Amino acid sequence: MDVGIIMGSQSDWETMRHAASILEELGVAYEAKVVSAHRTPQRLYDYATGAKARGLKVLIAGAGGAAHLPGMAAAMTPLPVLGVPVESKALSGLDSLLSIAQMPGGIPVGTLAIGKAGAINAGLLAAAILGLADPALAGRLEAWRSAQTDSVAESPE
Ligand code: RP5
Repeated sequence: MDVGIIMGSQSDWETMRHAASILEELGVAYEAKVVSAHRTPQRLYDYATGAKARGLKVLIAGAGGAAHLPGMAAAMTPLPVLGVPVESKALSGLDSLLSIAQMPGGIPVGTLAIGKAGAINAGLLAAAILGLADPALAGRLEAWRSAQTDSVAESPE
């Protein structure tokens, strides 16, 4: 398993499944787990501290509201952590975005856009990171991007 996708709640899966879909398309092995910083702190501790030893290489962490999951995970693992701000009901994800992006200097979280776009891009970014040491994967990612380019019509229909 190369990528660990974690999310604060089952309700985040609707967003985070888009990261999983991209990884599947690109043939990247991943696992997806519900790990809440607030409701299951011991599960977060165990997951983050054990992630590298289990062979994971990149973590994608999605959460909404007071979104501490990505930052807390980053504090407990040397692996790169990509944060996805899930769109919250009260503040449309602005709270999630600021919670994830505004890390103090020293513990980085690579923060993506709010919602589905962020989840898709987290999957693509994880693939790009892994592609640095996996030429076949880098090739698949390049092909994916070329196909996207080819799909854009010059004129609107
Ligand atoms: C956060 O609270 C989760 O990441 C989720 O985005 C949000 C709402 O969670 P639920 O009340 O739907 O479980 O911890």
